[in-house]
Amino acid sequence: MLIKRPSDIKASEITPEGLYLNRREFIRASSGAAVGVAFAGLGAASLAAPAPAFAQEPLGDVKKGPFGTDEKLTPYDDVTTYNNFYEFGTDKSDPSRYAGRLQTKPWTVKIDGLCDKPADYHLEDLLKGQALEERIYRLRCVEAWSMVIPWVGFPLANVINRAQPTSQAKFVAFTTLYRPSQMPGQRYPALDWPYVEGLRMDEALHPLTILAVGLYGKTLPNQDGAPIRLVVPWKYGFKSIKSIVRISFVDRQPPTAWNKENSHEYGFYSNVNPEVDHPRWSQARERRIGEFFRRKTLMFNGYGDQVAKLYEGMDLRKYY
Ligand SMILES: Nc1nc2c(c(=O)[nH]1)N[C@H]1C(S)=C(S)[C@@H](COP(=O)(O)O)O[C@H]1N2
Ligand SMILES: [Mo]
Repeated sequence: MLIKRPSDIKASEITPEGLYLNRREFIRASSGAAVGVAFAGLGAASLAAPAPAFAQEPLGDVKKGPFGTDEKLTPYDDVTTYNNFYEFGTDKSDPSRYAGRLQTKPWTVKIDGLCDKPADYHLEDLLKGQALEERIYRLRCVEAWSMVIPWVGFPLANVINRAQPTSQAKFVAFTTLYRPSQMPGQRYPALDWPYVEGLRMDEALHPLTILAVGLYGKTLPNQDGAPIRLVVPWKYGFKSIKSIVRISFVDRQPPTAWNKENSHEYGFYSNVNPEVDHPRWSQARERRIGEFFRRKTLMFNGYGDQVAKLYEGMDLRKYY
């Protein structure tokens, strides 16, 4: 289901990330057709098969976690059909249409770099002993829309502490799966694949930062980043990297997918900041998906009490 763009939102506000594609030859070569149409041109009938979108498995024992908001939840249908996941195409409806083919079992996560206990974990082993919590967090896209999602996950800090990073480890780098056979968007240079992201060590260890394995009480739908993704609620959505296969401890600020694409528009920090506009549109307001009127965007997406101290003394115009 494609969510219609309300007529009062300019195209430049709703798909800025996608605009980059316009300057790429491959889009022009397909005579302005959406990437989704280009997939059909691949001739793979299976690609057109709808994703088994609602076949998620229950997650069992999930306790209520801290930091919840009591705002109205964004409906499950919107959370699972209005997505950004460029590995499956640049349209908001592409992930729910094309992500069903992604095989998420078995799944391995490599933990490596500057740590005493590097390991390749089967997902089940990574999850062993983790108490799953529900965290109702806002997700604020850089495109000035937002959702309220009941995530299920556990603090990233648990995984970091188990790996025992050395004192040289200053940042944590994350990598998404690269598997063009099941991620058709990766057959196009929409981004420099694989998608990568990073956090400073104190951001990664912050109790708000979680690895999510589910939403609405069930395992993640593929389009939302199955089987495991990051959720960093005070940063723009693109920091919350999906379908993670590698977590590395590094001594320097790692490259990040959107920063590599356009460093002028997407910085490393990417904190939700109504006072620092994106070069092409305002960040002062946002549209909650499912609502008509825009609401004010809150500093750090409303999590300032918890995270503002991480950035004390930093010029957030420079470190955007
Ligand atoms: N690997 C990967 N992770 C990604 C993206 C992507 O294209 N690829 N898009 C990001 C962006 S721009 C947003 S807004 C969120 C959207 O998450 P959701 O679709 O679960 O709402 O995922 C982020 N994580
Ligand atoms: Mo985004």
